[in-house]
Amino acid sequence: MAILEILEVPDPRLKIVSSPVAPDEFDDDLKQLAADMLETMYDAPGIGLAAIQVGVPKRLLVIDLQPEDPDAEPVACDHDGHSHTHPATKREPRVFVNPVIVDPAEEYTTFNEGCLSVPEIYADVDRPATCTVRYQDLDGKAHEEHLEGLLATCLQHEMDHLEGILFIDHLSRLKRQMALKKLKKIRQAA
Ligand code: GNR
Ligand code: NI
Repeated sequence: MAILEILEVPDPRLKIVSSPVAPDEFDDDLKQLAADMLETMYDAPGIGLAAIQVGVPKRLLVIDLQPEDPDAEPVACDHDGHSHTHPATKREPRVFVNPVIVDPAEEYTTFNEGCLSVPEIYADVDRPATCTVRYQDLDGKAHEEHLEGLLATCLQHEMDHLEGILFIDHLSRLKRQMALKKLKKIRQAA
């Protein structure tokens, strides 16, 4: 396992259109890449990561909406005057190879998005509220699944990366310029 370097704007590699994973590429190297991407995402921490964000232009992405460390301490909780503990939530790693969205909903939803390649910048993005995705797993087996909520949003954000598109590309030119200026300022202060 390895934690990989995450590319950040304005790295030109983030604009590459990633290539499909070929039938003969479903091997141990691909499984290792997916494992390293998950480890990198958990370390960041983030809820999704596309291969191009670690410099690999392949149509592969990972998602976990429950990125909490399984070894984490139970969470103390106190309401209505009595305290108790919750177990730390379990990780649910998902890997999507060669994903294709087949039927995006006509209804849109807005999420305040962030991106590990555009650190510390957040902005509202509208996307289809639900979608069905066709993809392959790490063994090359085909699947189809209907996604809703944050999972649908996150998958569409990651699929944009496969096309070389960042969430700030969905903003008006003015808002995008403001976001990039803010990032520059944050970096200068660091
Ligand atoms: O960690 C992430 N959070 C997030 C929040 C709302 C919508 C999309 C995302 S994905 C992002 C990680 C990332 O940059 N993936 O490409
Ligand atoms: Ni991103």
